[in-house]
Amino acid sequence: MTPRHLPLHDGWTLVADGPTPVEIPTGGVPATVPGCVHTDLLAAGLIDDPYLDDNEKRLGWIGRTDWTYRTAFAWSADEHDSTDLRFDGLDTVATVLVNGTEVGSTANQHRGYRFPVRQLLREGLNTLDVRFTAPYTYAETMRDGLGDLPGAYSEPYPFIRKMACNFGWDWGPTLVTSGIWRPVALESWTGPRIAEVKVLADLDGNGVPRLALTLDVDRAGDEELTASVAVVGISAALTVPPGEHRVTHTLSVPDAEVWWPHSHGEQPLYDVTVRLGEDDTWAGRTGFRGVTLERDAFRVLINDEPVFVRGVNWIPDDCFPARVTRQRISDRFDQAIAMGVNLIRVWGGGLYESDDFYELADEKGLLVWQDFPFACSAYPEEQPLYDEVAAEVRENLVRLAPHPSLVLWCGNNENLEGHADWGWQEELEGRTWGHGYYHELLPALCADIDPTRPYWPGSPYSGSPELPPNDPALGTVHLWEVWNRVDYTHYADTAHRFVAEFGFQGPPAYATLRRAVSGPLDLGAPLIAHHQKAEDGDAKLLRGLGDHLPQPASFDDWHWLTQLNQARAVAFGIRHFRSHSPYCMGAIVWQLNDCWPVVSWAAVDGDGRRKPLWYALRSAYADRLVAVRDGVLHLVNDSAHPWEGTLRLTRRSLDGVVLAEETAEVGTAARAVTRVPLPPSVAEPEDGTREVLVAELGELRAVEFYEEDTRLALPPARYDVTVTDGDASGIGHRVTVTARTLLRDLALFPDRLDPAAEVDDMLVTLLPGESAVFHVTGAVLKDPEALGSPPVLRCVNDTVHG
Ligand code: BMA
Repeated sequence: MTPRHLPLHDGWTLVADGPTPVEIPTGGVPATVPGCVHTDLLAAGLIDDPYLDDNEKRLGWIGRTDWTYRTAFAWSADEHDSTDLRFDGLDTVATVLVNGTEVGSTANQHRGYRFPVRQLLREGLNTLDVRFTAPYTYAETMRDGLGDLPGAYSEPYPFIRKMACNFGWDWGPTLVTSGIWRPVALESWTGPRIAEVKVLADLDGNGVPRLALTLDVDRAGDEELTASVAVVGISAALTVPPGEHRVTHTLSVPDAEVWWPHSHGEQPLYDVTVRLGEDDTWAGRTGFRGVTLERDAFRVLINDEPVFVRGVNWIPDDCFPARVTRQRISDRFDQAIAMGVNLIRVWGGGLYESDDFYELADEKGLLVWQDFPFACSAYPEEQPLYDEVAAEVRENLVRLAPHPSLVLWCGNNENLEGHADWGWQEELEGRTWGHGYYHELLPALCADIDPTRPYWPGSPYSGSPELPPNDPALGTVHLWEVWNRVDYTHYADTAHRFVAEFGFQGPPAYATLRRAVSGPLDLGAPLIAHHQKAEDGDAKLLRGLGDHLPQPASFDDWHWLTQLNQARAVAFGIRHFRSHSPYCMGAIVWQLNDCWPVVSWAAVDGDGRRKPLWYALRSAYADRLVAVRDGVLHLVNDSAHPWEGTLRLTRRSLDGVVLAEETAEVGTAARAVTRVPLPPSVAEPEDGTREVLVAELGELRAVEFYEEDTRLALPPARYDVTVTDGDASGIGHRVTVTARTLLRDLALFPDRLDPAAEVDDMLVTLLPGESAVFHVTGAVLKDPEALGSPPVLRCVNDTVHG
C-alpha cells in the first residue's frame, strides 16, 4: 500500500505563553507554517517591520517569550498500520502535543524529528500543539550551568543548536526567532518503510562513475525484503536479509557523463530511484565527479583537474530563513555566477541550507563548501549538546550526500584560530571548547558516512592542530587586518595559499537604504548608524579611504566614495591573489549577500541590489585578468583556451597623449599565468600625478594609475551625455557618456530615480574622446535626463573637485 503523506500547513494560530508588550488577541493570531513568530506578528500588524529604522530595538522580547503554535486537522483512519508526525525543522526548543498528549520534545534547529502518533489520532478533528520555550531561556540556563565561554560575541548562541547569527552579528540584527521553520506532515505506511537513503556518487580508481547506495529500512517483521536501485539505465535488485535493517550496494555507471563546476564544464544530473517492495519509493538526483583536496597547498581538484576557486561566502539570506524561496536562491546564485564565481562557502554562523540550495548549485555548476554550524566562539561539548551535534551532523551528511556541487565539509568558522590566537585558552581553564567536535566527532562521522568528500577541521587552518591556524603558506587564511586595522594595499604583503575570507565594507544601494531608513539621509544620521553593526564600522569606512579617495563632505559623497572604495579594495586583493596562482589556488570574498538592509561587506545588498563591488568582482573574477604587481604584468588566464595576442602598453598623459608605447606578442596557456615585466619606458612615469598606464590585450583593457586619486591631477569632469529610449529588447534607456576629459570610474545609480532600475555596467574609466554606453532596465522615469548628472551619474573627478 502506497504510503500517505499529509502536509499540516493550514489553520495554524500563534499564542504567547506569558505576558507580552503587544496585545495578542485571545485565540491567537493566524500563523504561517513554515514560518516564525516575527513574521506572524508582522503579518498580524502587531509589530513594525524589524528591518526598518531601529524597530529591531523594540523586539528583543520575542526571543524571551514562550510561544505555542496550534492547529486542528481532520483525520480519518486509513488502512495503514503506522503514522508518524514528521517535522523537517523546528526552531528550536519545543514540546509537541497531539490531542493534548505530549509526543516528544526537541532542542535543535539543525535537524528533523519524527514522532509515532497513530495511537493518539481520532476520527474527525485532531489538535496539534507545538510549545516553544524561549531560546534565551534555554541557552542562558545552559550557559549558567556550564559557565560562559570565550567568543567574539556576548550572546549565548554556543549553548543552543540554533543558527548563530540569529542572535546578531557584525552585519545582522538580533532577532531571535521561534517557529516551525520547515515543513511538517503526517506520514502513514504499512509494513516495511524506507527510513533513509544515502547516495554517494563519485569516480572509481579508473575514473568511471559509480554510485554507492545505502538503504535503511524501518521494519517490524523478519521476512526477507526486496528492493532495487536504478540510475542511468542501470538497475540492481537488492535484498534485505531477515532481521537486517540495512543494505548497501555499489553500481558502476559507465554511461554517465562527469559533472563539472560551470567554470570547467557541463552539469549532467541523473535521477536515482530506490524502491522497497511494491509501494515505497525514494527519488533523488545526483551527478558524478571526483573531489580531492591537496591538504598542504589547499588545492581543490575536481575530476583530477586543479580548480582555482573564485569564491564568495554565503550568509543566511534572511534572518527569517523560511522566507527564502527557491527563486531567491536562484537569483542570488545567478548574481554570483555572473561575477565569475565558481564556489560558494556556506559559512558556519548560518545553516545547513535547504534542499533547494544544493539542487540549484548542482544545476548551475556552483561548488559548495559547507561549514558545520559553529562560528566565532568556544562551544561546549557537554550533553545534551554533544548528542545533538552528532544527530544533526549524521542527518545532514546523509541528506546532502547526493549533491555533486558539495565538495568540502569544514568543521567551523574561526574557532581554531580563536582558541590558538585570541586568548581563549586562559579563559577556558581546561573546559571543553569544541576540539572534540572538530578533531574527533566530525571527522569520524564524515569518514564513516561520507568518505567521498574531504573534511577540513576549520577555517582558517594550517593542516595540523599544532600549527598556527592563519599561516599564509599552509591551508586557508582569513585576512581581517585589512578592514580592521590596515590599508587594503596590505593584501599584497605576502603570497597566500588560499584566502577563505577577506573583505571590505560598503553601504547598500541608495534605494535599499532609502527604504530601510526614514527621515533625511544625512551623514551620521542615527538611523543609518543603526544599520551598521560592525564594531567601529563607520570610522573604519572613513579610515579605509586612506589616501585613495578624499574624505566625503556630504551623504551623497559618502555613499559613492565608500561604495567605490569597497569595490577597489576587494578587487585589489583578488588581483593580487590571482597573480600568485598556482601557488595561491583560491579566494573567497566575504561576503556575497546580506540578510537585511545594512552597511556590510556584501556585494549584493539585503534587497538583492548589486553594489559597485559586484561590478568590480565581475572584472576581477573574469576568466581573463590583467593584474599589475611589483612592476610585472600578470596575464591570468583561467579559461579552457589559450590567450594570445598583441599586448599594447602605453604610458599617457591624463589628457590622453601617448608618451611611451611598447608592444609584444604574448601567449598564456589555458589555466595559466604569464608574467611580463613592464619595460622601464612604461613602468616609470615622468610625473606620476599626471600620467596613466594603459594595457590592452584583445578585448581587455587595464587602466593603472601611478598615484592614488588624492594625489592625481584629475581634471574637473567634462563630458557629453545623451539619454535615449531603449527598444523592444527590454532596455529602458541608453545613457551614452562621451568623455571630454579623462573620467575615472564612471558609475550610474539609476535606483536613485526608481528603486526598480538597474544598470548593466559600472566603474568604467574613459580616456578623453572615448564613449561608454550604459543600459538601464526596469525603470519608469519621469525625467530620464536625470540619468545624465550627479548624484545619479558619478565619477571620481567630481569628488576631488568639489
Ligand atoms: C569573519 C566572519 C564573520 C564576520 C566577518 C566580518 O569573522 O567569519 O564572522 O562577519 O569576519 O567581520
